[in-house]
Amino acid sequence: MNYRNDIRNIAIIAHVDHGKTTLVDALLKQSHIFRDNQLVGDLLMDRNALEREKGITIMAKNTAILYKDYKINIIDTPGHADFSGEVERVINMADGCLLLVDSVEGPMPQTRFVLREAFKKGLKLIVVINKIDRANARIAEVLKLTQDLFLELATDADQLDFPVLYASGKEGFVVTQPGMEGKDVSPLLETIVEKVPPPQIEDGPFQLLVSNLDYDTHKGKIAIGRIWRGKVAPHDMVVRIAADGAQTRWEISGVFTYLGLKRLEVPHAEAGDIVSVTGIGEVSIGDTIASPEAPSALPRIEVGEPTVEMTFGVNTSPFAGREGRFSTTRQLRDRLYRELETNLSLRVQDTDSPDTFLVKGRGELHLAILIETMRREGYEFEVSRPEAITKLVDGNLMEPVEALTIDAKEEYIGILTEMLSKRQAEMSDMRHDGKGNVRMEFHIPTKGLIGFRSAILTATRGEGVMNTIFLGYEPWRRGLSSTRSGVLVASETGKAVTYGLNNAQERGVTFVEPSTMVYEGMIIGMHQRSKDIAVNICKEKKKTNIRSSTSDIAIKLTPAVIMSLEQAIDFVNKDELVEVTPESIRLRKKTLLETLRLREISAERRSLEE
Ligand SMILES: Nc1nc2c(ncn2[C@@H]2O[C@H](COP(=O)(O)OP(=O)(O)OP(=O)(O)O)[C@@H](O)[C@H]2O)c(=O)[nH]1
Ligand SMILES: [Mg+2]
Repeated sequence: MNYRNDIRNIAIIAHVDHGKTTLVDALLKQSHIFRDNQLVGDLLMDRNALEREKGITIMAKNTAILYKDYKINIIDTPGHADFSGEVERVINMADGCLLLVDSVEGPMPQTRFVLREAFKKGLKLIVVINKIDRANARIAEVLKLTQDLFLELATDADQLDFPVLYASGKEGFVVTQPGMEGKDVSPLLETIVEKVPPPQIEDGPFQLLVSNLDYDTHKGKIAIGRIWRGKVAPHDMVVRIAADGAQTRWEISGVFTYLGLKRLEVPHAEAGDIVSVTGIGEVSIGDTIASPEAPSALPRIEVGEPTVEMTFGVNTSPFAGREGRFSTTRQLRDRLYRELETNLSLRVQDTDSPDTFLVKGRGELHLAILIETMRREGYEFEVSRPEAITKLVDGNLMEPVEALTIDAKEEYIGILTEMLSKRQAEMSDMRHDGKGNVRMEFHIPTKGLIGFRSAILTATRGEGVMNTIFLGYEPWRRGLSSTRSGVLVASETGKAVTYGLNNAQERGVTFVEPSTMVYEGMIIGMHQRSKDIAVNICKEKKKTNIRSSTSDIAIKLTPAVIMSLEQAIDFVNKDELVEVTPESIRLRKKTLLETLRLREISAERRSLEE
């Protein structure tokens, strides 16, 4: 075995929002890859539009900086549990990890998940207690909790010997002792160089594991990964080894390494480095690219199983085809299957109906991001309510269960525990911080979590924070009864008018503004009661010749409640769908005609009575 001492490969891992991408900003800015006084902004690695809008990292990405004689390849990863597949996908490119822990929040569920992944891969860890500039930082306590977590998860005594640094990514400094005055991030860089082992390299011909894909309109597909063996240069002939072992030959057209936010074209690259190569027309994540002299496959990347599924179908609403550019079965199918090339923890299956596909992911947000991405690309389609994925093990029905952590003010304990017991959650821990806040932990079936994300925000006026982590499969308990009220359903197709909406508002909350086009069977509001009712919101006030004393008073409508995509998919029941187009998100009954719906309801009732 040889080493490449001029390189260090690290991944930055943590719970959501603990400051990974902000710390990468500091590393990039202080490595002088930008011109002095060049305005570069924040969260530089979160470059896709959805990441910027939501303020979270969705996809893991590579960058690199130079420090002294070293190149440090850095992989920024997402912290949200729904994107755990991204961590699993990229972590094998690294030799070490920075584990960030927020100095106020302390270790959180995803801290545990990522630390376990890092241990599984045998990576060297550096703990960074981050955000120490925060007023209520509790550094000593958080360090203690982090050490406890290491003790619990370590599988090897060596893993307990880890350096600890203290940082404020936002203010751009890292120190080796709390209380020290910070200047810059150099203590972190020194620790990386000293403690993270240099990449080991094997002798032999070229071999690379594809961990990421990108696309360039000129260069075509770009395969990204770590070179485990040998070297690569433009015009080299290589073999791509697919999941089924099939081998195809390609000629490398370009080789690139990272520097800051740029790709740098290089004449060749060698084992130990993380590179991009072009010229391989067909390639998926997990494939090996190797020299034809020794084309053996590296172990494929393993990612956890999906836990939540929903259907994606061709849009069957009366407004189908009006707003999207891509709306056919073929286009929908191709797009979904194409997603599998990069979205490793996603699964897509055909169903009995040729127009409907079953899509499985790691959580509601994982699926919602795909829906939002497709809608922005011009697709229109309809999706069902997400469901937890059950499976049969030795003839027993099993369902996924998760650990749920909630941080909220103490005054919400009552309402939250009541909501959660209806969702079959069991409390496993509750801790007060002595300042009016509480952290509660629950054991909950995944099915009980569906729709809970928006429910908790409403119940705690936006203040409650929840986190979940997948625990495993347990025997199915029983079905959940719906926790939602009935809906107001449009009884006619046409344009919503103020008069009709005003009548509807006597029955509940409305979801559409005047002048919105609606169709029969579309959900336009939420009823105060548990039953659905049909309302005609297109109805104008009867014109009369008599001036009544009130007719001239303008009707004041309560503004419509406009749901986000995530809220919409959380909201719908089994007999409902969300219609998604580049311009609209509509909720609808699966069965649009009221007469048919009523018939279905009475048939269901009869079958229950029998
Ligand atoms: N006070 C303080 N705030 C910070 C610091 N670092 C990051 N933040 C803030 O914390 C929030 C999250 O920061 P990010 O860098 O996006 O966190 P992240 O870990 O990359 O988040 P995900 O990628 O979504 O998991 C932002 O509002 C940052 O401004 C810090 O050192 N101090
Ligand atoms: Mg981030």
